[in-house]
Amino acid sequence: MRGWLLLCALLSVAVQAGSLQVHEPYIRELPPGQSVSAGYFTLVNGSSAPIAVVAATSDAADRVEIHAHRMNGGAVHMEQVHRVEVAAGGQLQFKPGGLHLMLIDLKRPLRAGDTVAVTLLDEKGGSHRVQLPVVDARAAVQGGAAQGEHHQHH
Ligand SMILES: [Cu+2]
Repeated sequence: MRGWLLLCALLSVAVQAGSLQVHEPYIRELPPGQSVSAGYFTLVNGSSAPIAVVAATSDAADRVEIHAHRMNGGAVHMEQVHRVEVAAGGQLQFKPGGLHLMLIDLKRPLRAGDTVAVTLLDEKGGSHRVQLPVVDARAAVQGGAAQGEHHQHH
């Protein structure tokens, strides 16, 4: 009986995790002297209910935050977002100049070719593990949107 309950719990987690897909994940190679980097991907919700991501963790960084860029008096600022919702059957893009995952106080240097594991936590307690390949920042920039991006964390 206990075994069945455990199995059911595991299956429900697996099903929940399977309903949120992560496409084209990557994280920027860390420039010398920096301890933060940004991760990007597209979340695809294959389920018939909205999925809200509320937190993220990684063993490669002390903290992982979800950030958005907002215009404020003509300047672009980053701010932490505590909930992002992926509509039922919809998708949500994390990209340079928009939503991104901020890895703060990295525990090791990120080098192109490495992979960083991140776990996204949804509002219902589901967790979604993502492997983000580390890529050269210049190679990752598409259309130069990220060139003016400015990350400051203390
Ligand atoms: Cu940020």
